[in-house]
Amino acid sequence: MNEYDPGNGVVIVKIGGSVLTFKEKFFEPRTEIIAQLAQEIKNALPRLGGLILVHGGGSFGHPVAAHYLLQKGYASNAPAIALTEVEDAMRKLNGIVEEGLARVGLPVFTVQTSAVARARQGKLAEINTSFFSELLSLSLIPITYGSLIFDETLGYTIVSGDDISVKLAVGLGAKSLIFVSDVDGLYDRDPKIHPDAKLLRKVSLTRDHVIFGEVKDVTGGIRNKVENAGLAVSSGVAVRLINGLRRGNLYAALNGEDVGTEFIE
Ligand code: ATP
Ligand code: IP8
Repeated sequence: MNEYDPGNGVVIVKIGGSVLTFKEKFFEPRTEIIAQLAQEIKNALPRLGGLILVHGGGSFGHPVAAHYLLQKGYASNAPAIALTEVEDAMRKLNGIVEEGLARVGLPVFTVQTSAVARARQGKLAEINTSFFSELLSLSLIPITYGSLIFDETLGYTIVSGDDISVKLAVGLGAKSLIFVSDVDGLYDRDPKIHPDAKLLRKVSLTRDHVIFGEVKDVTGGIRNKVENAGLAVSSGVAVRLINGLRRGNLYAALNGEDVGTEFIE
């Protein structure tokens, strides 16, 4: 099997659970937004040199993991059924996302996270990038998601889609990584709590100071996203955070336009 040749450069899109679901409503997808994003991806695809999609947990994975007190990814007294239920919740959301994308004719192919990724001491340690390259070389759009993965030291760990997308972006030498969320970009403080928060169009991950709102989800929320983004930025990947609820934004970002917040070193 030929390895994927990046050529034009692969683009990684992490579609956050805040866009795919109503995060405050248990197991409720935003079906119209999923359809809209699917169409924008379809319109942008001919100009891309390969695309990988990663999605988050939103109101599917997060409440189930929180129910079993898996906030830190691992609870030694959690019953085995907790693993079944978290993966099942994520697969339900994955099925909805996959169906929405396939409906407009996008050749998506789901990769079950725990089959290709491993953790060590609670952190994503490895991901099988060659498998993604092989799918890309078949003109497929691999899609994977944050979920439970097996951990060499702890047994298992919940890994965020943010960590997966950064690992894939660095491992594959991606051209860009786009985080799609429900806010216009990174603000100097949480815009949902502080209406006067200032949108930062360009953020230096080493110099600028950003205040993050209280984290309600199990994988560290936007703080984890921003901290991880630094790894991609420092290996030459163009990284930005955009609002996927605004029509046309994802299409524009896939076209290389300056929307949302650009992360720099
Ligand atoms: P998921 O983890 O389910 O995939 P997601 O990746 O879409 O979700 P979150 O982790 O929920 O996104 O992060 C987005 C949220 O972060 C926003 O809804 C916003 O309220 C919150 N937030 C906190 N601090 C800030 C900040 N300084 N700038 C922008 N958003 C912030
Ligand atoms: O929403 C979390 O992925 P994220 C996945 O990308 C689970 O942080 C299982 C909560």
